[in-house]
Amino acid sequence: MARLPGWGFVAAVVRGWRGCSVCKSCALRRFSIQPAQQKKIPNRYLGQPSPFTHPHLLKPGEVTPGLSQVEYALRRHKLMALIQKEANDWDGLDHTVILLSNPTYYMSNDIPYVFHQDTNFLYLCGFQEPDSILVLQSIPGKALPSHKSILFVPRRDPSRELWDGPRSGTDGAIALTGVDEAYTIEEFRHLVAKLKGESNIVWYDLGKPVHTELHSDYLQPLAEIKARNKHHVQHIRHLVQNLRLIKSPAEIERMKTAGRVTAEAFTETMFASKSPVDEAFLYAKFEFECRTRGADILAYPPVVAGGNRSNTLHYVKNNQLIKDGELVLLDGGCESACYVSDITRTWPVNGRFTKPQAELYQAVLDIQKSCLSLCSPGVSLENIYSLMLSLIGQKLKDLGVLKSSITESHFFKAVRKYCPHHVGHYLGMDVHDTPDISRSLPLQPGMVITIEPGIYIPEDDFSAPERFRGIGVRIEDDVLITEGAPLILSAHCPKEIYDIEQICGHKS
Ligand SMILES: [Mn+2]
Repeated sequence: MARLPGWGFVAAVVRGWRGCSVCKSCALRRFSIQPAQQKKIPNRYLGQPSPFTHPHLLKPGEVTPGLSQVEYALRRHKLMALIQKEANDWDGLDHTVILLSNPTYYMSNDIPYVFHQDTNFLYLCGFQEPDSILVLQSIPGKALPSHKSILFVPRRDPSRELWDGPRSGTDGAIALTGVDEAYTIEEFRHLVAKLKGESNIVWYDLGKPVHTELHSDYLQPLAEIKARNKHHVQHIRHLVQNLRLIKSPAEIERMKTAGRVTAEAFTETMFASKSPVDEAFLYAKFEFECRTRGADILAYPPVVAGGNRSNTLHYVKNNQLIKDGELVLLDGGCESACYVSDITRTWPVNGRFTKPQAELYQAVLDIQKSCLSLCSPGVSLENIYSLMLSLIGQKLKDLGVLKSSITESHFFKAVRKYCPHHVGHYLGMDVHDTPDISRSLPLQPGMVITIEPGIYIPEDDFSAPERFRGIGVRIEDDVLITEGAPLILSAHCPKEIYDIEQICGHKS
């Protein structure tokens, strides 16, 4: 296989990027990851913010806030390098990556839900319009990772734009994202027709449901190709997830922002707590504080669970009154410039922990700190999970929830009853990011994970001491793995009992 300029760099990246040690200026010298010639951004509104229309959000050369055309081009280049590695058996064949955007979903006739882009598609081009397709094609006669990047986008349509707002169009798509070429979505069928030949391998997300008529029409030929020779259609999703797992310096900056914004929103929400208080009030306050700090949207429907409802892990109704003397568990995060946070805090709405609440809370906090101290390269989420279960078991014995005579064989089953979930997950553009990546994988610098132990004692658990019944506590932080000590992205969010009581109890 020809050794291209840039390959050494990409190989280093694929083996595990160590951040800025391979700097962006090196990347700039490699011909194959040069962005398309800087085309002038059209002097009009596009389908998403551009440096021209939204200079307060984007610097020149940026596709999404903080992420440049060069960064997106580098991601595409690294993906093609991974394909080159996997494609040894098919040397000499042409490779085509096809990634679909999300379609528009409707909540009612003519009324769309807020659009959210498919994150794998977004990761590779930054284009924010629905019903679009990204294609990366190997170049005949040139070895991978050289490739051509093409976007198929909704065509300009004054009658639709009158209602839905401006679209970028093909010229806007090229100028904004830096892809090599762009066509209208209708032209995609001509490309697919050419892929039927035996010399083509198509890389596609076979697990992604094809929702719209548009997509199913255009992608029907892919099913035919696969039926003829299943090796000619390959999975792409795990390769994109491998790249997304390790965050670049620019991505880490985005995640720091998301963590800081959310931590501040938590502090404000704690400060506004009172008793009694409606869960809906705390929900609204939290969302307001995130969005006034620049968050685009909440990353997921938050859990705002008062009292015994905190023992329902995915409680999102958020419509009950929280009484004086009860705790609230708030699990919330925001999305800021395509990257998310995911934080949980539990606090007394009247500003003062009761004795049993404080005992259980301090137990979870101690466990959480022990788990955080393990977050370093070489340790896996599974390793931390094992430690968490042992520590929870020990604390439950200390608190008298589990009998100290419990046998080894019953121990972990009993612990899992009081904490049915894992210690954490990967975090990035999605809350449960890169879900196909095993939690047994040793952590590496640049990964971001959550650490979120909890203890949940439902009010009808008559085997537990009465004073703990109806209390559920979870404490969750977002953690960047580094060569040294982990960086807690949500460190500004109060979690010590003293600090929480100071903030929530300011009225008394
Ligand atoms: Mn989480």
